[in-house]
Amino acid sequence: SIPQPLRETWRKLSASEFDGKEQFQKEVVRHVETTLARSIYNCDDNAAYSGTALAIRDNLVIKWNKTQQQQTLQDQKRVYYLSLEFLMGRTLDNAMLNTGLKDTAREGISELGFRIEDIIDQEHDAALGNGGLGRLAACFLDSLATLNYPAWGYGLRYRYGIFKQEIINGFQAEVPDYWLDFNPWEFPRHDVAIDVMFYGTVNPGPRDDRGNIKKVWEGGEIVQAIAYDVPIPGYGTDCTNNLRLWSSKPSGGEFDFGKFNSGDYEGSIRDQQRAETISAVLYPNDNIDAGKELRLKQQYFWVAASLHDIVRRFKKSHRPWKEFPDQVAIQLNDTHPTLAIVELQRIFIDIECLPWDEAWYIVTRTFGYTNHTVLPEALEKWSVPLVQNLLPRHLQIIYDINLFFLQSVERKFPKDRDLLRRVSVVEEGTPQVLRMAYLAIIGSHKVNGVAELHSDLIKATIFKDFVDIFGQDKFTNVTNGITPRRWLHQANPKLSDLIASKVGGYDFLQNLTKLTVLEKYVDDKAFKKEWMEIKLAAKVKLAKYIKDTTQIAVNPHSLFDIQVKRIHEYKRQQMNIFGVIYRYLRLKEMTPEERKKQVPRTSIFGGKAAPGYWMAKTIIRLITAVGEVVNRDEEINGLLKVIFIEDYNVSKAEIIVPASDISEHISTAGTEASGTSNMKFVLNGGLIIGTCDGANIEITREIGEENIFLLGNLAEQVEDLRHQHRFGKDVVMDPKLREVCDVIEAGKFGSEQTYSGLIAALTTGFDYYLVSDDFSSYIATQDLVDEAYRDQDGWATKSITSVARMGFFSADRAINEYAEEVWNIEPCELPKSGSRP
Ligand code: CJB
Repeated sequence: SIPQPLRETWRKLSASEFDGKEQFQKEVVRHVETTLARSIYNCDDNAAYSGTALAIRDNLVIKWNKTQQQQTLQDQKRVYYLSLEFLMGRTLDNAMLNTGLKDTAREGISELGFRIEDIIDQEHDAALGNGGLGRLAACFLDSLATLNYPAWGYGLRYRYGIFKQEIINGFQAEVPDYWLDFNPWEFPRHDVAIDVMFYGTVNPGPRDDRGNIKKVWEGGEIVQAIAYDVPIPGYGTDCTNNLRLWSSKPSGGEFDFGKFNSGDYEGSIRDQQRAETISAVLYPNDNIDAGKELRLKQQYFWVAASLHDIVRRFKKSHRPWKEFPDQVAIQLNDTHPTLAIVELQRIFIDIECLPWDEAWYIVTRTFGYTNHTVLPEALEKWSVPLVQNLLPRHLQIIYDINLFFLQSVERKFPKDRDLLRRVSVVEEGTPQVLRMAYLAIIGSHKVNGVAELHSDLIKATIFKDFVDIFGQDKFTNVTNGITPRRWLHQANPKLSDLIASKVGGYDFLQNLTKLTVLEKYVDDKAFKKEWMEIKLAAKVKLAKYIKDTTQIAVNPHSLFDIQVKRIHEYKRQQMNIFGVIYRYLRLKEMTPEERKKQVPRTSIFGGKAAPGYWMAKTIIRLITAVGEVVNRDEEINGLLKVIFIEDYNVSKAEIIVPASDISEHISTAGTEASGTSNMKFVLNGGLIIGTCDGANIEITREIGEENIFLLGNLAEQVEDLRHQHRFGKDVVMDPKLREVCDVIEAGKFGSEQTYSGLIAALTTGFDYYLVSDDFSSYIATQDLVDEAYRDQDGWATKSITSVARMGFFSADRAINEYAEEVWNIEPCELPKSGSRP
């Protein structure tokens, strides 16, 4: 429709990517001087960061535009990844590496008087997630782009990401994370504004073509969703996908002029704030469902805007509705977006006037659902009165979905009333609640868990009835993965370079199984030496970070034992710190001669507790209190240090992960769905002490039992053990653990009252997480770790062999499995151009 001459003019003027150092520098200076209105005299690290980011961004945007045009042109099936969390971390370094511009930028910026590392360090983390689930979404976006899949992420643009953690007098305090002061990586699309309605009533409307009375949902409160787009660069490809985040604002302008003019200024502002509240803050809970109305509002707001967008895009192609699932795959990252199923059905039947069955057939072929946890407290349930009030039409549709589903169950299993009760989306009680996972299963064509054990467990426990109803084929496993670009190449460039020098260049970053070549070098002395020197350098870097932030000196030659993840009873940081106390007690008993034979250790912890999770906060307090005692005890000086790293986040993980000798993944068997930091640590040459849980099991299978320190009871023993704790007679606590508890209760780490809940959980609380059952195995396994560490050559062999065998855990492998088994999508090749690694 655009006339040819105009097209030509436009094409001639079209922006092009900068090429080479000088052009890069020119762009940086131009941005500093014009975009930022600064000069050489007031260009600090922060301005240099902004200038660099803007220059790199220009190239990125050109690739991004091309990708989007090409994808539209090819008109292939796309996947839409719906996630309430995208834990992206920093972007600049990743963008430079993925586009192959890092060396250019390093040199260019150094000639302008700055160090690239200092500049990178200026960036605020984009922390729109809690933990594993959100970081997985970020890794998946990286892989989708790297593999050239047409894919969009959809999420919320929280004004406040996960809170910043401060440790004050040893306790966690939360500080808001306002991260949007300067964010060059997002593009507001004020033209993409979608009205989303809440509340209101459902009334009978006119008859449709088939003579049925239509249901009209009307009279509610309307909030506008504004799109903010974030480019997601692939590695070694021009493919740059889109992450669209929605921000809420009042519909129809900044505030209600009617109210304003009638003198109700405050009221008009209040309405505005009410709308803006929806995307204001990320709920800081990991693996806990809090059931708050605002959270439900967030979910519907995001889902409604995203679906409106997806449907609008589909309609442009003028295809018949039945082809919708041939063009669109939607993945539900946990149950948070389950309302998307209901919303799409509503669009089809209420707005597009499709018959119910036809609509439902399309809906169920469109969605896939990933379950990330079996923990009962994390399974989402929404109170029926809440949904009735906020989304009255959706509740009716949910009832109909449930009714038709239960009727089909009844036909297949006649007279099994208990089965109907068990699988109903509506759980009886006061109030009734909606079981969102069941709705997600009913509305999807595939359901997957995130590691083999986890996928087996959901089929055997929480979703067993649904396997009987729908059959095995609907349920599958896709073991999680991580992006080797960020978690090896970016976080640990020296190791990445060394690997590249042996496996034939950097192709391994796109084909991680090439790491197997490293096995040839396990007996190569020079290689091993270099390998261990890189590990030491990473430990020195972490030690420096610890010294700078805590003033505590740690010995980089000590064994670095790291557990960083959200603080949760099921992840058992309490078992770790009890173990540290036990070690301390043994050291105290030893003679100076005996002490000399001990392997020095630095126990490093990090992670946030949900603000309302009191037990998790108590665990943090115990860790910091043990540190206060141990770190200043001169008698055992240097043999044990205990560190709590404040405000663990993605950019800190990039410093911490390369520096582990051993990392801890010690959840009660059957509770950690997968875990992904386990993969990151091993990929960086650290070994694992862990339970037979989640992906630890598959890691063991890949790297070999001789290269991992496994401990504790198995998932199949958990139920019996819990039963014994509850009903068994004369259950006695493991004597080693008893000793530790006694010391805590004697006030060694401050008032015993502080920890009474923690101790009570083990005793009167029936030790639900089975710390006492695994404690002696844990201690014995830690002794094996010490023993193995004494043999540094043997340790290096384990480390190298493990890395060589980690190829399976690339997120690329996971994404290819989803693409084939769940989404049925193909890559979209771009004509190659521009710079690349
Ligand atoms: N997960 O991070 C969360 N939040 C939840 O609410 C539920 C699960 C985690 O998801 C990761 C990605 O699949 C898993 O590796 C991890 O085991 C699980 O706890």
